[in-house]
Amino acid sequence: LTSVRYPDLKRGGYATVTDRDISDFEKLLPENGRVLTDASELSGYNTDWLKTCRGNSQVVLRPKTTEEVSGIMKICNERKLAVVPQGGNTGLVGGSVPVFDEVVLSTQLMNNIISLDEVSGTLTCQAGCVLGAIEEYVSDYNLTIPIDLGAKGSCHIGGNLATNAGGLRLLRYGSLHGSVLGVEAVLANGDILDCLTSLRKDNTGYDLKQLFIGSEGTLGVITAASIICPQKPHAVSVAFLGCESFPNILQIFKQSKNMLGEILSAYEFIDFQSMSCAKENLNLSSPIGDFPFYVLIETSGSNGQHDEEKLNQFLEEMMSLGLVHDGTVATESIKIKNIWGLRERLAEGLLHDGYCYKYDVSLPLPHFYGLVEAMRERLGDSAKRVIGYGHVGDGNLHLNVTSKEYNQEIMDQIEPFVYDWVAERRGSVSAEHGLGFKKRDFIYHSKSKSAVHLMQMMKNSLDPNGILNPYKVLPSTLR
Ligand code: FAD
Ligand code: S2G
Ligand code: ZN
Repeated sequence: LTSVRYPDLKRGGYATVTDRDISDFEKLLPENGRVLTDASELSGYNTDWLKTCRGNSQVVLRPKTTEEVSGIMKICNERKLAVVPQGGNTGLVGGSVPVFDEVVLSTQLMNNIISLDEVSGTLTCQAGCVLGAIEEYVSDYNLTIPIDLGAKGSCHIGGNLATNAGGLRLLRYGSLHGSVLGVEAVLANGDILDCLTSLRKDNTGYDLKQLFIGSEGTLGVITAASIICPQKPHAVSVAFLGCESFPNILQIFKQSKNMLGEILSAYEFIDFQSMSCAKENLNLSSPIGDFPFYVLIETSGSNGQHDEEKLNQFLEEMMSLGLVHDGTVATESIKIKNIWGLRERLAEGLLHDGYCYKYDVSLPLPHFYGLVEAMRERLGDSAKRVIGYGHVGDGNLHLNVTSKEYNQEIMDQIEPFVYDWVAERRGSVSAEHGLGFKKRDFIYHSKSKSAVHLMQMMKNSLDPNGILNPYKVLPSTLR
């Protein structure tokens, strides 16, 4: 069975859902709204956030407990029904929606806090907790979640772990591989893997939880996690600076680490074309006029006055060095929110253009913005917009190209050029969004044959029937 959308992709030999399966699922999930089969209810689950991937699932299952997830997986594994685990469905690589008619297993109703140890700051919660909701919950205890992203209003912590999401605070708090202490997951055969420890140190055998962080739903369904939550900073300030060139941004970055040191909590940039997108599509405005580049620096410390002094001194120093032409420092939350909005809402702004070709790459800093310039040169005026922004502090560029609707010529101009360009400079073709469906066949641009071979072996041993998120992460043909 091939699909009209992906003519060269054959559906795997999975079973199709029968009425008998539906009644088995309904026995397992008895209340209303837990087994969805009505076409009108299914479309949101079948379409990704970018509206560029659409599957044809005939059933969405909404379990509340780990045991129910286990029961679902037992049935699907017996019946060889393919399953897509889905959290907030904010993923950007087509990993969270079916390719054909896979069953969607949604964590929407698995949104309970399990425990919070206020002294150690360890939060244990179900996978379906929305990131923004647990941030609010822990902030009442003067704690914060060590990850923040523009999708916090709808992404689930289980999805964050499954994609090893980076986000806006990685510079300060590191990756989830470090801040996640424990994971509970259900394997393809329904076995419940309890690695839900809250210990900071536990060197007894292989660190299995790490397997699931970044596995994008292909090795198991994450059902709960324990995370170490840092103290909530007493004082947050944001500086928004305008500068002439990208090399200036790198020099400012070096200085910011030097002069702001331990209070530096984020270092992001957007280019002029990004600001134009924010103005035209979201009606936002720059607080400091127009510049070729903008830098957003966030500090999080314990004493607002000290931090503000430090930031203002830093700003003066950067201006006296001619690295910054203008800048503003915000300490009130509404001004901070508006400045962050210029950065966090770009993904939303881009959607107004029509179709978005999205590239989330890691690059050595000397080459960082060169990719945007190379892409602009290559596309000329065939695309509506070519913009660059991202997490400079992590070496992570978000290159986005837009056109009114999908255009194969533009796509052929971009791919595989963009991935070859990144690989030639020893970057990564996916810094934080994962490979999902869209980028899986570019895995060899960033991983060796031996690495991909071992990944396939692990996949085969954990999911021998290949029912967990097929057509994702691993390449369609092994080399
Ligand atoms: P989904 O989209 O539902 O799923 C994502 C993947 O994880 C899929 O492969 C799915 O099968 C799998 N999955 C989901 N839940 C589970 C589970 N419980 N067990 C096993 N597998 C599961 N990403 C970043 O890294 N950094 C950013 O700064 C960032 N900013 C964003 C801003 C916006 C506006 C948007 C729309 C997205 C952004 N993203 C970012 C991408 C996306 O939000 C992240 O990938 C996020 O972690 C996905 O979480 P989710 O719950 O929506 O997962
Ligand atoms: C970000 C997600 C959105 C995008 O904003 O940091 O990770 O446009 C991105 O890529
Ligand atoms: Zn990002």
